Amino acid sequence: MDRWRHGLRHLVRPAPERRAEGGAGQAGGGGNLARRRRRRARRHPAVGRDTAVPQEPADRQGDGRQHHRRHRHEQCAAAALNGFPARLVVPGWVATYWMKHLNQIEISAKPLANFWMKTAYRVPAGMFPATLPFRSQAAGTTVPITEMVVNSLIADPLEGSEVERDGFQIQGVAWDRGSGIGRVEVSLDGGATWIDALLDRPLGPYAFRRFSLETDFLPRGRYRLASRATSNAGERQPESLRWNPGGYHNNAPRVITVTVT
Ligand SMILES: Nc1nc2c(c(=O)[nH]1)N[C@H]1C(S)=C(S)[C@@H](COP(=O)(O)O)O[C@H]1N2
Ligand SMILES: [Mo]
Repeated sequence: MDRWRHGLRHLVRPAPERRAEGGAGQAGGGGNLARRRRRRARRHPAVGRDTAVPQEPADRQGDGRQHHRRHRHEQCAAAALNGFPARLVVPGWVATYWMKHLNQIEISAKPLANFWMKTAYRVPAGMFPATLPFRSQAAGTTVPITEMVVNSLIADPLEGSEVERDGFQIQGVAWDRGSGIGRVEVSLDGGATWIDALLDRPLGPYAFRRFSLETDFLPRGRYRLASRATSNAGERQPESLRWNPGGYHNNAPRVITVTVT
């Protein structure tokens, strides 16, 4: 999970123009925020580079141009790993259906009975929501794992990092199975209390929705950060994992510990 989170960091910087949506109750006022950022950039030139404050000259307009160029490059380099020559895209459903290296399609009148479909990739019937259940593969007390559950991850700061007490930025991504993300809350105390984060503009119902929260001045100490997303369909991340034999769909808020120095 932590390695994946490192990979996610490129998604949250550099940040294009942010737009507040859904009545987000951002901590700290806009004027204060800008002033704090400027002050921080002056005192710690290296710190700004590691946050979402755009630093590269080409992205000074916040148009994300550099960002896109880098993405195109990555897509080319990883085409084989991503499923060259073709990959099945199944928006809203989990990765098991996103078949890579697709070179033939077989249409079958009966359910697929291989180990993966029949035994491995299954969850208890009725435990998770599904708008379009995969009825032909349902059997007995289990159903195949299909639609994703609403989820979010903090990508920045990283677990174990030291952050500034003047205020620092928490950023991450949220997603669901197609209704879109309506709200993301962030906790600084391991989930005891929650603050609304700012949402970036939606890029499509199945896309990651970026969120951020700029903290106010904080007393020194350890903080347990967590994020919790709610979809436009009203589905919210649960407080704890809903246990199932495969350990699937764990969308309980992950806690990241940081130290304010
Ligand atoms: N050809 C092929 N495609 C596949 C699989 C596979 O075993 N073979 N595994 C699936 C599963 S279970 C997952 S989690 C994803 C992983 O995709 P990634 O390599 O892009 O992370 O690929 C899916 N597509
Ligand atoms: Mo998988």
